[in-house]
Amino acid sequence: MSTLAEQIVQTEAHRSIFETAVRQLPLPVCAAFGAPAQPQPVSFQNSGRALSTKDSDAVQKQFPLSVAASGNLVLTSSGPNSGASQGKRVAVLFSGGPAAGGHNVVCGLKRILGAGNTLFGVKAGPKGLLKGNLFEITDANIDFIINTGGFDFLGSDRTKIKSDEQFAQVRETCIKHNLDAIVVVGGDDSNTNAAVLAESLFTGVKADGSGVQVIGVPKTIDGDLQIGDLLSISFGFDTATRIYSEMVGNILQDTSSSLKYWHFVKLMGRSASHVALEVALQTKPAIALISEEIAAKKQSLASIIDHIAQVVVNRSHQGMNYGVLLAPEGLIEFIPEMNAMIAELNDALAHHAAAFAELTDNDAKAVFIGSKLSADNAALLESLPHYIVNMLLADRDSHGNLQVSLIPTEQLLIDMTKQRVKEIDPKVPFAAHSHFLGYEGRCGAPTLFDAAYTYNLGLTAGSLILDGRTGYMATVTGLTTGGMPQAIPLAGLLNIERRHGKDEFVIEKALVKMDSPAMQFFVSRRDAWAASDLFASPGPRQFWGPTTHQLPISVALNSGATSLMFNIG
Ligand code: FBP
Repeated sequence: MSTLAEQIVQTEAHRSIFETAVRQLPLPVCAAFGAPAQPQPVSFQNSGRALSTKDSDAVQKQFPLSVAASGNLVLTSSGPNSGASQGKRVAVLFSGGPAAGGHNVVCGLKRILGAGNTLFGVKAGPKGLLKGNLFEITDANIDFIINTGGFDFLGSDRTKIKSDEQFAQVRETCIKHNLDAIVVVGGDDSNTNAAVLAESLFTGVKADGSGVQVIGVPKTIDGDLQIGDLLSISFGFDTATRIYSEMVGNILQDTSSSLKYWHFVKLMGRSASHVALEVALQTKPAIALISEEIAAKKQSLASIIDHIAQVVVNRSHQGMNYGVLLAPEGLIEFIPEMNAMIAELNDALAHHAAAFAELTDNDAKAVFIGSKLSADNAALLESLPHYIVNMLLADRDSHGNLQVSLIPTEQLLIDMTKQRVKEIDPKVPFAAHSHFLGYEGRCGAPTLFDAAYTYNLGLTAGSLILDGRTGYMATVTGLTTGGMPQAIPLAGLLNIERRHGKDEFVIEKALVKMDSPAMQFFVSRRDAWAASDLFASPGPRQFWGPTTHQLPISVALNSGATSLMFNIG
């Protein structure tokens, strides 16, 4: 019998009592893969359903090989693949921000590729692919990472593979490791990267003239990679929103106990407000801002603040000098006047990059770039507090995105609300705390939904490779009716968008739709949540017991489900 000190030391390095137990959690698999203990690869056939976007003609010109091979048709599993290829060498990488369940994608891949094929992990994302930083994944690795959170087994980064030199480096890696396929686990930008890679590696990579297959897997906590019933949610969203909902539930419980604070909580989700909407549906706070609604109604910053201040005052008059406000991370880009200013700012930063880079002082940077903007936009930039301006001028990520997680919108809202409340009723007290919930939710152990979903996505991606497919995103549809492995042609998702001051092919982000059942439900209840305390505390996510099979509420509503439970297997 070991001492208590020895027992505690044994829990180091991912061996907590919880981590040890959760590795044993059984995962359901779609019936198409056969018995959960020994899933078998499936083959695929065209479903007859074609995808297209407004830019399909331009896509066809830029991605001729992918489009000719797939016809932009969705694939559906057509039964066991008895002739599945053997001897394939497959590399898997994580790209972009972490999301719970990534490790299970790797586990599903390894499982379906079996002993007859080799799976390599790419270290540190696309950059690792460029450098050829690969290692072979073993069964022991899989036993250790299964059902654990994070991307730490491989690491990730946000490198965009776009230059000729980078494509040449990828080819070199493929040749050096004699790869047959690459699996890119990522969000909208990373799956765009996968589409470009699939076309570039379609043929002529190896000595015999053959190419390298590329398959995408839909990941992002933001939930903005959705394709109707073909992809009702990306993985990681459920875990992140459940973690945030637990925290917001706890804060709500605190506000109604201490009776003196407002809490303004910014929630991660770079553009879309899916995370904020889901957390609102789970917790029912006094105010939840939805960026897409603000854009649709063309609400100005002043009118948003006026609305918030009015709720603060009304609640105060009812004896409630407290409450919780949820704000999406990307809010600032959806406020019409801010959006117009940021668009001009992005172009100006791209066109004057060299001169801008020479400036070191933040005030000088603001003055310089302000002089390149129209008078209205320059005035707006100047009116903002320095903590917002500095972040608006900070570096974009390699996909050209503003780093909204660094912008303290929650503080801006507090400062402006304080001012407005004073104007409406100086007797109303307003003490507020700001929070940003983001990184806390990305790497927790995956919920059973995310764990099962990602394992099945891995099984699907591996099956696509063994079926000789390239240029597809793996998906699992029918999440409340047993689950079905399917594949979405990546080229069929591409649109042209302006990034970095240039037109680029991208997968369009799926934003919250005003007429979606989830949004409609929220709209029907929010006034009641503002007027009195109807909040709910969803509690911590559970891995064993009655709440384990819950689906995100917004996903259940939007997919027309009749209960909040998922059903895979
Ligand atoms: P992905 O779209 O790559 O999954 O990343 C999403 C996200 O978590 C956003 O919600 C957030 O704005 C961003 O990553 C933060 O990025 P970083 O990890 O580089 O700080």
